[in-house]
Amino acid sequence: MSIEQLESIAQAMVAPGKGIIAIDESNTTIKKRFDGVGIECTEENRRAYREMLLTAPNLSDHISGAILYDETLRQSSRAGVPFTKIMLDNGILPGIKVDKGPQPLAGFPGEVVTEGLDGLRDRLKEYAQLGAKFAKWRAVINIGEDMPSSTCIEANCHALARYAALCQEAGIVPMVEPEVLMDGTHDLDVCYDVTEVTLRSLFASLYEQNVLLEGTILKASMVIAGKDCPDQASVDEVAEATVRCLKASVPASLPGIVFLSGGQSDEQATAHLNAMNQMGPHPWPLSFSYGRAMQSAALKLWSKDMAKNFADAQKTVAQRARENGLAALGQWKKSA
Ligand code: 5MM
Repeated sequence: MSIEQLESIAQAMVAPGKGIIAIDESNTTIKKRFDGVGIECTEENRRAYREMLLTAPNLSDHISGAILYDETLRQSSRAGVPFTKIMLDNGILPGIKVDKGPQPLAGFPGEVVTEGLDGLRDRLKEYAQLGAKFAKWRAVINIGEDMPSSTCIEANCHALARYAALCQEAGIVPMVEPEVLMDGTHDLDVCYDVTEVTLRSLFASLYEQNVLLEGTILKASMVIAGKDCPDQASVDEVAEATVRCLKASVPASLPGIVFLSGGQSDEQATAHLNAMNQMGPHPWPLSFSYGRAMQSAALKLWSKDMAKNFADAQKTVAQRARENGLAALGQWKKSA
C-alpha cells in the first residue's frame, strides 16, 4: 500500500461529521458489560450483539469506522455475510484491536505496560487480508502518588511507536491510544500535565521510529479531573484545557484526533466534544472513538429483550452516532 492510500484511509476516518464506534472489547471486558445487564457471555451472544450494532440502519451517516476484536473480525451475520463485507459495502472501515492488554510493569508497582509486539508483523499481515484498514493499540497511564513514572510513559510510548511502524509496513493505519485514566482524586491541572508529558513522549517516539504522522490517528483521553476529585471542571473548562494541551503537544501534520469516553456519561462525552469544536477551527479535525458512550444505552435496551428490542436498540446506537457526529461539527444541542 502506498503512502497516499494510508493518508486517504486516515482522512476518511475523520471525515467531517463522522467518527468511530469502538466495539473492540476483549472477551473479559464484554463479559463485564454483559454481566452488568444480565446477558450470558457466549460466543453467539457476542456475535448477535455486534451484528445488532454493525447493521444499525443509517449508522454510516455518522460512523466512518468500527474497531473490532479478533473474534468479531472473523464473524458473520446470522445470514452468513462476513461483518467485514457488511461494513465495507456500507462505507464503514473495519478496524482491529491488536494489543494484548496491559500487564504490570516490573519494578514499578501500580503501573502497567501494554504487551503484544511479539508476532505482530504476522498478525497484521493476516488482519490486512481479512479486510482491516486500521488498527488500535491502547496504553494505560495511571495517575496516583508518584505516578506515572517517566519509565512507564516511555515504555508505553516506545511500544506504541513500534506498533505504529509495523502497522504502516502492513498497509494499515495505526490509531495510537495513550489513555490517561480518569480514576483517582487528581484535579484537572494534574491531568493536563500528565497528558502533555505523555503526548510529547509519544510523538518523540513516533518520530524516532519513522512513523508517518500523515497516516496515523491519535485516540486521546480528554483533560478532565479524576472521578473522585471534589472539584469537577465545567464542560467549557474541560474543552479549553484539552484543546490547549493538544495544541502544545500534537503536530499539525496529524490528520485527526478522536477521543475515548473513558467512563464519562453519554451526555458529558458529547457535550465536551461539541464544546471543543465550537472553540475551533483547530489544526486537526476533533472527533470521537467512543466505546461505552456509544453503546451503553443500546446495550441496556437490547438486553431487556434481544428479539423484540432489536430495531429500537439499533435506533438508539444510530442516534448516539448522530449526536456525536453533530458534536464533531460543533453543532450538537442538548435536548431539553
Ligand atoms: C471498547 O473497549 C476497548 C477495549 O477494552 P479492553 O481491551 O479492556 O477489552 C477500549 O480500548 C476502548 O476502545 C477505549 O478505551 C475507549 O472506550 P471508552 O468506553 O473509554 O470510550
